[in-house]
Amino acid sequence: MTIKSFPENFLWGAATAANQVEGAWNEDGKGASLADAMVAGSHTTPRRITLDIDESKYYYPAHKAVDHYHRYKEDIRLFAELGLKVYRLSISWARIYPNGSDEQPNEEGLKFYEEVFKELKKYNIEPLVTIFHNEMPLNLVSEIGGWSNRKCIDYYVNFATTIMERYKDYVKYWIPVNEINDLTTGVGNWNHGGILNEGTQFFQDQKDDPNKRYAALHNQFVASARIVKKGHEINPEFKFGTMICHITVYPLTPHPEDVLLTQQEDQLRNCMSGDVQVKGKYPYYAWRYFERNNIEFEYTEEDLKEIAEGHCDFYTFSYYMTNCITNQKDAAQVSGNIMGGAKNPYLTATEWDWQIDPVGLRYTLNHVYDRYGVPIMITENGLGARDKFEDGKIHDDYRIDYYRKHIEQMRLAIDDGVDLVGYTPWTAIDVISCSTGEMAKRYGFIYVDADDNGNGTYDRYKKDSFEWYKKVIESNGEVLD
Ligand code: BGP
Repeated sequence: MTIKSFPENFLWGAATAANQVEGAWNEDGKGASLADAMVAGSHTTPRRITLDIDESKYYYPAHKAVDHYHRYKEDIRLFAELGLKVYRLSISWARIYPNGSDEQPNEEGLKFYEEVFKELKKYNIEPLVTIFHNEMPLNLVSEIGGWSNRKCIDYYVNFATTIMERYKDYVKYWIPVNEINDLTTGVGNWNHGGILNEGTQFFQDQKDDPNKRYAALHNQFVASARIVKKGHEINPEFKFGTMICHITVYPLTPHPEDVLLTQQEDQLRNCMSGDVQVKGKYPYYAWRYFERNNIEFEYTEEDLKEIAEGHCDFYTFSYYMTNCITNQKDAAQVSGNIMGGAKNPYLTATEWDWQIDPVGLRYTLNHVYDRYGVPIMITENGLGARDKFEDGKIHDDYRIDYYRKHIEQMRLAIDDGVDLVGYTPWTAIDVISCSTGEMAKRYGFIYVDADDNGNGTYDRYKKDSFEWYKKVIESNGEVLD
């Protein structure tokens, strides 16, 4: 029996996020966002957070990022050459509402994205817009404590409504919140929740208040549901997707304790947010978790009704790694995106210690499709690696190998019966890393000549993976050599 092919209208794409790609942090009326307050770091140096931005003292990589704001035409032309059918991008909230609470939106900011969408339309590239991707106006962080304050729901819904109305003829696919489940871990406080607890100095070592954190998550669930409902009124054609940072977990051993712990970890980190956003209600284990851990946050019956009514149309997730869970205290550890775990003896890891697991992607696709039964999109997947730039060439065969193995597993999952409709690997073009702020941790199909300190020409070069992915798209996933 032959293996099923990718469906004919499969959405091959690639992704970026505004704060990691645009730069122009204080141009044309844009306000500072929380991403602009993060100092550069590395795998071994944590990123400092400074509410008062002081460029004379620190280097803030988001201020210039890869200068996409000034080079978007050139970049989109390259995306078209790559053959992208869909491009996942995010809209900077602070470019539209500089303080978050402004009465009127910033017209120059709105115009910028309109031009971006026009340019994408010219090349027949479908935009997939993340409304909130790890950045909010810094003012909302200091003034109201970010998402932990219910006022944030109204500010965000106002922002989302502005852009949904303005771009209703350009954009059909929306993601209300990037990796919403990051708020189930302490590391989510800052860039997902806009929460800076007293004593927090570094992104990698944040003080945590679970009550505030889960309040923020709840407020995002309500906000997301509200805009799904509003969006469907603005344009009934709109489709809304979740975005879950899926850290797939395996028991390290068949010991029943390890299996049980793995189930609990999976429920809380991966499943809870998808359950709320797709099934429209908090699952039983979430209430029990809050109770057992004395977690209290404000919610109303009306909130739960809104959540039930504003559920997402499709399910998307990011997939970079899998981790193991065990109750053995001395098990070797690996790091990861929002959380690390026990080291899997059967997997290798990247230089940044993220385990590579293509088969785990097939497993995950089946896991989530079985649970939700709605169309699935993988909205992030990719390899952060150091690239060697020689005579304008970048021979990134390791990235090709990574993608080939993951795409093979996607096809097998389709053959299993999973309704996988799209793939937007991270990233279309090199961007600054979210966790470390480095340029050296590169993900793109397109190389940007810039280093960790902002030196370089910022010129663009096609990597070998660019030519390879182009053929993958042209052949609808048939040619992977
Ligand atoms: C995801 C974020 C992205 C991106 C990616 C890679 O969690 O949504 O913004 O950065 O991880 O992470 P990093 O840049 O830290 O390597």
